[in-house]
Amino acid sequence: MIKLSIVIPCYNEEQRIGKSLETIHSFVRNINIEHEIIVVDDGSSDRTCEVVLNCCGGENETHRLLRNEKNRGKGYSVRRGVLEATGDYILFSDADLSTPIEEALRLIAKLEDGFDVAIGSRALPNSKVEIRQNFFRELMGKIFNKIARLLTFKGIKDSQCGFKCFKREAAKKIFSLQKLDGFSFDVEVIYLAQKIGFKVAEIPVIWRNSTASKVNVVADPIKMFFDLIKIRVMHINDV
Ligand SMILES: Nc1nc2c(ncn2[C@@H]2O[C@H](COP(=O)(O)OP(=O)(O)O)[C@@H](O)[C@H]2O)c(=O)[nH]1
Ligand SMILES: [Mg+2]
Repeated sequence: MIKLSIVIPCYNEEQRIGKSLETIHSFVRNINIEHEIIVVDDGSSDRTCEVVLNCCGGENETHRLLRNEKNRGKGYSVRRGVLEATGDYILFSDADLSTPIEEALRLIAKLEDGFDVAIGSRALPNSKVEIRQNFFRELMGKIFNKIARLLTFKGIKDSQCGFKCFKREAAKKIFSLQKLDGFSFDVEVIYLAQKIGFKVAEIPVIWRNSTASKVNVVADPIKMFFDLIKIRVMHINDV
């Protein structure tokens, strides 16, 4: 039987993570799949850990909490969770489930078709963006994608949707080379996947934006631009 690992990075998510975990647990129960849910707390200063430990029957082998001793970033946290995961398929998702967890089935179907990496996307003709990000975030995303495509990966229209699924072997190989700790880790992951020669598919998904956001619209884009250059330099001798 196939096992699915679901990795959720969390930074100060006390408001959103409880409900999301209930939803994820009922999803895996309904489809009756062997699973583990790994929440990576990124040094939250709120009650995130308490909420995770108190919901869904508490901690056990299918509901685990990893805690970073201080705030390290989304990339660091996803990498830590993925490297710990034991599933045949390893999915990571944002804590707010802006892409509903049921969309995992679409990604898994693609992996079963022979792809190694399945990337959820808001930018394809069949993507269903039901609640959009604000105008500025959407524009920023589009510009960032154009520059990322010039400098790093090829062809992918939306690298930043927080919903991606990997075959175990691809996940372990990619994340053992992946280094960026911040929000540009998605770009690095796609770049490495293509460079190694894994089959990467971009798949349209549903997106219902959750307004609360941890992204700093001034500092993060600047950092992310320089990260694109770093990605090229860092991996010159890899693969
Ligand atoms: N580990 C970690 N995760 C973060 C950090 N900031 C945001 N996240 C997580 O990244 C995901 C996306 O964050 P969110 O605020 O929804 O971003 P947005 O939807 O792109 O505006 C959520 O699961 C957050 O908890 C951080 O500093 N560290
Ligand atoms: Mg969000």
